Amino acid sequence: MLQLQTAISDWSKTVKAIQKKDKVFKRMVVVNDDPLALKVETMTDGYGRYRRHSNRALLKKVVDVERVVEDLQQSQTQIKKELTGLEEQLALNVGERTTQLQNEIEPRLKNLETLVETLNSSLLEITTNLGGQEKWHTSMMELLESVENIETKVDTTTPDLKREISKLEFSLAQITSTAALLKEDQNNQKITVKALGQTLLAMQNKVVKNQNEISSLKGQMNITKTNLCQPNCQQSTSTDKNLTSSSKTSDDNDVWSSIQPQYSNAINKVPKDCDSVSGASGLYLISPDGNAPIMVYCEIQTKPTKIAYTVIQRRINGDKDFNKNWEEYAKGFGDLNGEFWLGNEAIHRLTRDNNTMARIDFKDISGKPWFAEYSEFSVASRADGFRLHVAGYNGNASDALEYQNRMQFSTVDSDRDISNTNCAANYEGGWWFSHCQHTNLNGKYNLGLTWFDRSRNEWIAVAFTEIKLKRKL
Ligand SMILES: [Ca+2]
Repeated sequence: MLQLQTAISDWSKTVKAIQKKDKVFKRMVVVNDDPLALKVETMTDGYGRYRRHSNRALLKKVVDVERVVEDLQQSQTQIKKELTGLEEQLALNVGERTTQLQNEIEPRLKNLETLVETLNSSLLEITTNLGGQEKWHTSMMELLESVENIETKVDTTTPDLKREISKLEFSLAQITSTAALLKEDQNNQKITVKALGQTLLAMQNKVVKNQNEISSLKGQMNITKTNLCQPNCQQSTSTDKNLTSSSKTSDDNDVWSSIQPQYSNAINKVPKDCDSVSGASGLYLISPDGNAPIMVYCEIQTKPTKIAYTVIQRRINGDKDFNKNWEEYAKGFGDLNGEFWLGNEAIHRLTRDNNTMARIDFKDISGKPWFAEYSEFSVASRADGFRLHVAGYNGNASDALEYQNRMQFSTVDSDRDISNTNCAANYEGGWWFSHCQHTNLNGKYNLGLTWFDRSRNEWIAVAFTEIKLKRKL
């Protein structure tokens, strides 16, 4: 189209130029007012040569225009073809897009249908629940009525209840008062028994002292007799010796006989073990063998059944020094309510008849509880070095004590272990050491008490321990 406009413009300029030169030609130009239909009708003036030139120019323009028109027609045809192709393409694209949209929309429609069904179900359920709530509401109203009735009854019975409560409070006060008196009596009895034990010990010491004095006097009498009879009394010496011996035994027996009933009576009042004491856990005097009483800590468990242990060792926080010598370990040391070792002599007396089991409770440094029980536990006499015997292990910590079973007791000043070193000195505490130990509960607290768990091949670092005994029969 731009090409056509350019041609027309050029053509108009040419026509105007010719019009200025020739009026006749001007007349010819205006035919039909259509530049493309222009033609030369008449040439009447004297400018023949110029007109011929103009005619040729016009004809040339006509030819150009016709060519342009032809090009335009071809372009139009081409455009129509392209238009047809575009229409076909458009129809194809529209079809594909429609199919695609159908594919996308159908699942959504299904989802919507499902959602509608779900909503319908929920609606039905809500409707049903509303019906249930109505029933619940009715029940609540009935319940409220019942509560009101109960409140009414309570209001009427409250004065009676208050009177009963007052009576109960009065009874409770009486019981509390009686319990306090009983507790005081019990404490007094404990003090009395303790004092009795001390008196008995003093009496025993006095008897021994008297016996020594009598022996001394007898010796002096013999010397005097010998001096007086010299030299004629030789024949009667053997008879005198017999008399002396007989007399001494007779005097001792007289002294002992005089206190024997009193002593036996006092000892018989002392429980033989913790199983025989009545009361809660605490300190008690016991006499396991009818001899001088021992002050011990009894651990009384009542649930599920009563179990009474005699505690012989306790470690809690390292408060007490356990690096003691042979005699200190023999006699015992520490605080029975805190950390202590009861004493090897006392432990021997508690276990000498091989009728004792032992339980060792301990906790590691993370607080986890462990235990080891031995159905047999005994400690031999001083003469046998307080030798250990254990058997019948049960527990969750492996039988670590077996490694030191049948060993004598060792202390820093009495090395009885089978190691080349002094185990008690190394670990700063007396114990039944061998090479040296798989467990040591009397060592220096800060260095770590130990128990070897063979099942896991690990050492347990112990922070708390209690060794306690119980008679089996
Ligand atoms: Ca040694």
